[in-house]
Amino acid sequence: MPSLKILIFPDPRLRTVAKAIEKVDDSIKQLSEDMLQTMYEGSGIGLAATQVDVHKRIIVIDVSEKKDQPLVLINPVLKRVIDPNLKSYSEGCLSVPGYYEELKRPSEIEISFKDVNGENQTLVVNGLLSVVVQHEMDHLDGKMMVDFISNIKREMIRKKLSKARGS
Ligand code: QAP
Ligand code: CO
Repeated sequence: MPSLKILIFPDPRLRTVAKAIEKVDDSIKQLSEDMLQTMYEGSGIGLAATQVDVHKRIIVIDVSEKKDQPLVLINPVLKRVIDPNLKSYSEGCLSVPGYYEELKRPSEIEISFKDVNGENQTLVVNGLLSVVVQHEMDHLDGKMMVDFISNIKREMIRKKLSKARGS
């Protein structure tokens, strides 16, 4: 099972809007497994296909303590905001290594998606899982956590990460 290369901010490919997955077949199952491996290897709790330069609407998440509760969400859609009260979390991103930012998001939402067997599912999420779902769904639309911080902070991060990669 190969692990995949993660795009690092400000790579312009992170701004691609991902396309819906028409058919959940073996190649999608394989992609989800490769993404999970890549996420676990990077000590992440969430990863969107966009971050590995695959522009399909699929995200993987595991917020469990023992890293034994993988979630695969295909074509995830926000159905409703259940609790619109904003909750603040310190968010990280495998595509913005070394940086954490306090962001506010609605605390409880309902989403629908297809699972890896192609079955329709709905899920109500709150707490950390809700934050990670919203963060990863943003990636599929080419949005990143750095879009929510001040221009000056974003520029600082952009410069540091560009330098670190030698570009
Ligand atoms: C999104 O991000 C998330 O800087 C998932 O050096 C994370 O898994 C949303 C990571 C936290 C809300 C709260 C970041 C690993 C992992 C780093 C991640 C790093 C190594 C980020
Ligand atoms: Co991210």
